[in-house]
Amino acid sequence: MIPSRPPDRVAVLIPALNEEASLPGVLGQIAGWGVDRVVVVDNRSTDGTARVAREGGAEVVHEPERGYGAACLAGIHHLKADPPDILVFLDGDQSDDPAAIADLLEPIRGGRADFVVGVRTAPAPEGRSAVPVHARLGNRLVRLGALLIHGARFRDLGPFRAIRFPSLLALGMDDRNWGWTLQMQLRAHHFGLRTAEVEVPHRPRAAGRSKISGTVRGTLGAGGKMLLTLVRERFHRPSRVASRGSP
Ligand SMILES: Nc1nc2c(ncn2[C@@H]2O[C@H](COP(=O)(O)OP(=O)(O)O)[C@@H](O)[C@H]2O)c(=O)[nH]1
Ligand SMILES: [Mg+2]
Repeated sequence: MIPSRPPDRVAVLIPALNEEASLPGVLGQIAGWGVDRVVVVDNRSTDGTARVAREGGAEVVHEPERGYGAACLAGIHHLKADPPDILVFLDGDQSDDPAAIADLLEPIRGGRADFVVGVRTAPAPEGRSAVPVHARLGNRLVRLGALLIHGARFRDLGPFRAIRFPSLLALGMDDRNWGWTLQMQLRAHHFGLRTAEVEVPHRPRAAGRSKISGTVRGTLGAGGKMLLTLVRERFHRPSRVASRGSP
């Protein structure tokens, strides 16, 4: 008899800044989708984010340096002690539907991809995008830049995504804030990771305040950082990754 391979162990990483109101809903919805562990990285929240994360059954990691990438790196470092096979990134504001985790995992489990990016689509029946117009325009500009500068064609740069954990470590990610999602896609492209894109429903945040697209500062900061990342990654050499070490 051929011994069956043990199922892939799946972890979810949620970077969270002041998501006390939304996080319990996210954690409640993750149960039942084949996830083995959830890590919430609390980025110096001033509300009860860490407490509700613990109450919701998540492992809580504290990262004092603000920034989406810094939080992701802290979560990855935590996971390296007992590495999962696949890591899913998910936002803490209920914009992403955890039910779609199954769709993100399917191409990886089926052996067709190492990295799957969720392409945000408006859920029926409303059919209206939860991403503001300026953010959609910025997203389009950055994707055009990725095509022109890197020859990489992306349908979206959304945060909801899944990747084989060893593949993620091989990318040597080091962005500490808003270049994170783009850096991962550009490095995956140049590294030659098998990448798939699947549509995932995207809805307005359930509660709490937007820190990025809902504020002028967040929008300009994220847009500027993404444009910088387009240029910077042009000069990144994957061979340097190994010597510098992964997160
Ligand atoms: N850890 C960390 N998470 C952040 C930071 N800023 C935003 N987030 C989280 O990143 C996700 C996306 O931010 P959000 O405010 O929803 O941006 P929006 O979707 O553009 O409105 C949420 O889960 C936030 O809690 C930050 O500085 N650090
Ligand atoms: Mg959001």
